[in-house]
Amino acid sequence: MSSMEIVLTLYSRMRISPEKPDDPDRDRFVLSKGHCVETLYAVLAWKGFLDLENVKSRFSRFGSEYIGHPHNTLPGIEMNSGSLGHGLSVCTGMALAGKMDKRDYRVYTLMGDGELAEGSVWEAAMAAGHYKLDNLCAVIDRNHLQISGSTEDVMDPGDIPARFASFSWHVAEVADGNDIDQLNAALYQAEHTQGCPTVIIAHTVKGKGSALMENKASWHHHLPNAEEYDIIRRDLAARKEALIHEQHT
Ligand SMILES: Cc1ncc(C[n+]2csc(CCOP(=O)(O)OP(=O)(O)O)c2C)c(N)n1
Ligand SMILES: [Mg+2]
Repeated sequence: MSSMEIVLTLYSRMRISPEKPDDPDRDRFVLSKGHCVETLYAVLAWKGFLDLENVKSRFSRFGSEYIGHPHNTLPGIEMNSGSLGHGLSVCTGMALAGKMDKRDYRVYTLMGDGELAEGSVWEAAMAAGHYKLDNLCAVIDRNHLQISGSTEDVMDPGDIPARFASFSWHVAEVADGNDIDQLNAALYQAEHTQGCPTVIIAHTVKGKGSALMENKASWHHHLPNAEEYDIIRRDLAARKEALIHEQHT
């Protein structure tokens, strides 16, 4: 839920089409924090790659193709993920290939802030900066939580902007990473940055949309009971109403 607006905004800008899922000129997206695949399923259904009713009825069922992490036999999914720390490396390769093949597609990945504890992230960051991959953009869902607590307590990621900047990346910060206008502004910046990759650090709220879940690590992998489910649905409906109202005023 912290990533919903990020993935939605990315897909509203990307050059992709469900009619040509293998188009060599398509933009690429890899959900490196694969555990939030529900977000991706919802957006891929919105874009016409998946059937939402199928996703709803088959999600996480035994033998289902809609498992709890992305896998690339489903249309629109570029890469299997779930083991954290691989998305940026693969995207660096895709971006470098785009440069070598003289194609103008763009490559995006979404990583978690807890995921930054993986060493492979920093090898890829170094390589992408070295090869000046301005067709590459990494977004970090900076919700300050990971599976078992705060990122600072479990494995402090340090000064994230400075670390990327040290590998010659352009750094953009989004103060409210659950705000679509702010995300669009940062993505526009990334599209127009030349000579280096861009990282967007989006400050988000884990469990965004329901006070029951917001900023609580215990909801990382927690099944709501019937009562909690009702509360969450009511909270989300109220947020939707508020957003619609905001749009009309
Ligand atoms: C290599 C690897 N180690 C551990 C895990 C277990 N794991 C799943 S989600 C998660 C926390 C990730 O935190 P973050 O990147 O901040 O994502 P968020 O919880 O904010 O969605 C961990 C450690 C994993 N999936 N892969
Ligand atoms: Mg996190």
